[in-house]
Amino acid sequence: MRTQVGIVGAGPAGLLLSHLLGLQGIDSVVVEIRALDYIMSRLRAGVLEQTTVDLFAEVGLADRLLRKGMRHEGVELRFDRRPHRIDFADLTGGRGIHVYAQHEVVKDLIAARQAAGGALLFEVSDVTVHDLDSEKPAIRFTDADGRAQVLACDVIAGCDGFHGVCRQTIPAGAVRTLHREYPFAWLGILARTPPASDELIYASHERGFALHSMRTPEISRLYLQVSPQDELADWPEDRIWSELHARLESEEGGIPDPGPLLDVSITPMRSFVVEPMRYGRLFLAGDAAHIVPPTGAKGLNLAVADVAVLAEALTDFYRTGSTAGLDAYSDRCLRRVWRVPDLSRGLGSVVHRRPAAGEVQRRPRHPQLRHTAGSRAAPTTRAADNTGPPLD
Ligand code: RFL
Ligand code: PHB
Repeated sequence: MRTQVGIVGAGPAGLLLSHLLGLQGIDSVVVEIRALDYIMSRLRAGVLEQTTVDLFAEVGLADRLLRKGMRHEGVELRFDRRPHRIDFADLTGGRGIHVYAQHEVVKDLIAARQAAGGALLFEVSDVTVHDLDSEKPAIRFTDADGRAQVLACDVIAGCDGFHGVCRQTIPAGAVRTLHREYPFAWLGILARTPPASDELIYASHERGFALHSMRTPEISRLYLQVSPQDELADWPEDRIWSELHARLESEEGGIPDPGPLLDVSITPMRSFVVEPMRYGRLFLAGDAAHIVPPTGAKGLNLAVADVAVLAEALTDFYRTGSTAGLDAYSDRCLRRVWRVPDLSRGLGSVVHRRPAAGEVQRRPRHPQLRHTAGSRAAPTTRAADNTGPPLD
């Protein structure tokens, strides 16, 4: 088998890259270890920044998103039992965010690739990448029928997420990595109960951080800061609802009624960045190259920004033979990654309660939150971060 760009991983990064390349007449093959049904229902992100929505609209991917997604023009910071609204639209000249589940994004991308006759190979196994420092790298894998395959490529895009094989194939010493584990995890809850608010609520409380998000007018998505040592058995249904109630409580309501739990999971909170995001003819994109804590809701948006830059660089490479865009790829992407507030300004440490800290540190840092909510400069920065910097 042969293609121009071999793509490992059919998450948002790999699928969008394949779509963007297809629009430029560049051939790609996507190989994915999971089954199609699995990736179309995997629960993940929910917030798309304005920059992402604008790009999707530009490349013909926003029909369902604009019909079914929920546009928000602000968020609520809740502390001292009171709401403090940050008005994105006012502070950024009309920008906002869209709440639209990641698996719906994935469904839209798959529909677009299938309609265009794109090559998507699911349920492959034993994926390995080879000859990365040559001009003819290759992906080897076993296909869904058990046949060994070799896919010869010009370039490989490693879009295989944090646990993928591409990054792990890079020789030790060729890249630098930053890795930080935080002393908290997020318990993610999907419940059949109407959201209690039209906008997201980030609540800082002495019992720990809580986030009230949503998926549809009938389904709420909720998160609780928990210990990284906690297991699901530590969080029976009644404990989840009483903890949400305690942390989200406010003078003005805004707590969802208990409803059937559709999914509960625990995700450790970490930051991870690999630099540069490239080794020879292998280009890493999305979670394969960087993980940011979910507080800023940026992971999916960074994955989208990476592949927009990569598609542009590959288009230039195939049109003109120039490698200038590919050579600048990592720096352009990492500039955006380092702007994520959780990395650069430690938002995670502001809103989360630090376990085993002295009393002064343990108190939620409300003076800082008050500053974010109270002045004009701080919320303007927050609104610009949340709705997304432009693709430069
Ligand atoms: P993905 O989505 O992990 O896709 C990688 C794909 O590669 C496949 N794969 C392989 N395929 C072939 N060979 C191999 N050896 C392979 N190994 C793995 C995997 O099966 C998978 O299909 O990475 P991608 O495309 O880079 O997308 C990144 C996003 O998924 C991620 O950043 C976001 O979900 C992060 N995130 C959020 N991002 C936002 O922008 N807004 C949010 O509101 C938001 N909330 C979240 C989040 C992530 C969360 N969790 C569970 C980590 C909330 C949570 C709880
Ligand atoms: C979500 O809806 O999954 C979500 C919202 C905001 C975040 C993280 C996740 O900061």
